[in-house]
Amino acid sequence: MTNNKTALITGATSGIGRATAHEFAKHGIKLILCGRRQERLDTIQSALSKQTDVITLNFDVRDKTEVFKAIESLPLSFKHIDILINNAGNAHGLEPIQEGNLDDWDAMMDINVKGLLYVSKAVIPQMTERQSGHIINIGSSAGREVYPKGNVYCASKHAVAAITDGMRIDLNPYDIKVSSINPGLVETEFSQVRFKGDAIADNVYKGYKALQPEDIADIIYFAITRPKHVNIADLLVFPSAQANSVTVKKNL
Ligand code: NDP
Ligand code: 8X3
Repeated sequence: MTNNKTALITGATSGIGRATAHEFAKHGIKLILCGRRQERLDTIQSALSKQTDVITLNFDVRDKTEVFKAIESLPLSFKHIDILINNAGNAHGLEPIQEGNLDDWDAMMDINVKGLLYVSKAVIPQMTERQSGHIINIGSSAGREVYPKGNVYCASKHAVAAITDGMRIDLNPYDIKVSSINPGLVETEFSQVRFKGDAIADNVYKGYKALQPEDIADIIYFAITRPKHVNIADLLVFPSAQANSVTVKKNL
């Protein structure tokens, strides 16, 4: 039963996070939707409020003060978080290491790694206290293998993989499930962000059918609805046309 549960989703304004919010709303899961673009949060909240209770939190996951303040500000009816979806993140740039941009490196490590840690730190104590909860970290196939020019993004997702394993071990005594879902190519705003709006982003999903954010949302919903004794610990999902990070069958 999920309809008496509350989920906090980071990066809910776009892509995988937004699709997950829609999927969860269909099943009556109460939603705490997080992101920085308030207009989008408002739009999603008004669409999903017909199906479930929704609240929005606007914070940058890089700012630990903002993270804790936002999560502490939740009203009583949203304070009990059963499911945490650590999804906020992006790649910034695709350059060989010798040409990498320091601001891009900071962004990826600060958002994908430290941001995930800050949000987790703000939510985990209530889960350990209740001895229940489910944390799903959105990793990536980039957390399994390194590809040319992927250097720091791949490092950030390898860190997510290690943190997820560490969480699963440390939270094991508390009956908290910890899962990692690792997608390959998903058609979202990811490439717009990686290539900073450059037209090259349009080519990333051309010539094959990429995963859609709804495909990942479906898998996340599957993961949170397994029986109490079953945990999807670590899942890798590619579009059928993709074999690894650099092998994609395209018809161009
Ligand atoms: P999108 O760009 O569509 O969504 C990224 C989300 O992250 C947005 O909602 C954005 O919200 C949020 N976000 C980014 N930076 C911050 C920040 N500093 N503070 C708070 N929120 C932030 O990309 P995806 O949906 O594809 O990405 C979601 C996750 O999936 C990421 O962790 C990504 O690494 C991972 N992933 C993506 C794949 C893909 O091919 N698309 C494949 C494998 C993994 P806002 O800007 O409003 O703050
Ligand atoms: C996103 C998929 O291949 O661009 O994590 O790294 S990829």
